[in-house]
Amino acid sequence: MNPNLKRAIEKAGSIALTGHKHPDGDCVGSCIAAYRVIRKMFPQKTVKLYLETIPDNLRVFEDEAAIDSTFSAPDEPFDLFLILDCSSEDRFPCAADMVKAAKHTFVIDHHMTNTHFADEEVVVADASSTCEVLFDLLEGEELDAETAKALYLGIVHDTGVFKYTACKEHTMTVAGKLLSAGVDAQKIIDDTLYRKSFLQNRLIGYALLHSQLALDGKMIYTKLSLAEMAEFGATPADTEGIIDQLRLTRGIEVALFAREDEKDTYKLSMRAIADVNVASICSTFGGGGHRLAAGCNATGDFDDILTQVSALVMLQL
Ligand SMILES: [Mn+2]
Repeated sequence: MNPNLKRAIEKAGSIALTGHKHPDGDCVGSCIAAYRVIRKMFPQKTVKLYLETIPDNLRVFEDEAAIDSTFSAPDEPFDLFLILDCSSEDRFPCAADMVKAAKHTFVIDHHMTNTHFADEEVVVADASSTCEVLFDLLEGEELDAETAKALYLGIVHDTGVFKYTACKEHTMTVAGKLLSAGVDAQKIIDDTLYRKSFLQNRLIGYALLHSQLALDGKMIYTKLSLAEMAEFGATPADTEGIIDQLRLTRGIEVALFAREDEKDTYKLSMRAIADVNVASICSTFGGGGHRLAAGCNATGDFDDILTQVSALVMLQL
């Protein structure tokens, strides 16, 4: 294990872990893997794992029951708070107070937009995923099949199954080692990524049916309003996969999916093919991410938001 991380854990009697809001595969995978390793190496320590309710497709871990989604704080602040896959402090609102109270904070992350908010950090901006960063930090430790599965999950999800440019030779080497540790790749990929519920398939169909082209066919966008989400009985997690399907539209350079999370507050997910940097577009709304995959929140009327985003895209085309 990385000596800095090990020292931070050794010094702490009580340790908590968290990841970002709306947990995704990399967030859940890295949190579960770190939780398992710390529990195994330091069984005498108090270890708590805080995450918002995880989406159904990611409920594939033995340790799921250990996740505290109520964010109940203990009387004493934690000695160490590990924060995984979070680029800034507003990414973990439910744990924010506990993190502030913690005696020491340690971030493990891979976002180039990371704001360096913790006491200690390992941020590898060109790594495919937090799980890849974590794997390297765990060097020398024996990983059981369940821990390997968690790390594999994060890599697979954050690389779009090994296809994004952030997936490098090293990523594949790490994935290969995880296979050797006993990961059932087909099962984890199908179960967590490709298998959709009936509701999700209907939601994807609906969102695609209502998608529109803009900027001479260079941009595709679609949105789901609060009312539409309610009509389907859908949660934010049910919209996963929509942006990926939009991105596959022939001829486009940019894809935008907007989900209304509160009245006139939209979660924007953006993807680019090659020439547009969507991280920079999202950062003008206070969000961030990667060059070809980014997100942010935007408030106001959707048509106004769309006009602003289109103008920013046009500047780059
Ligand atoms: Mn990630």
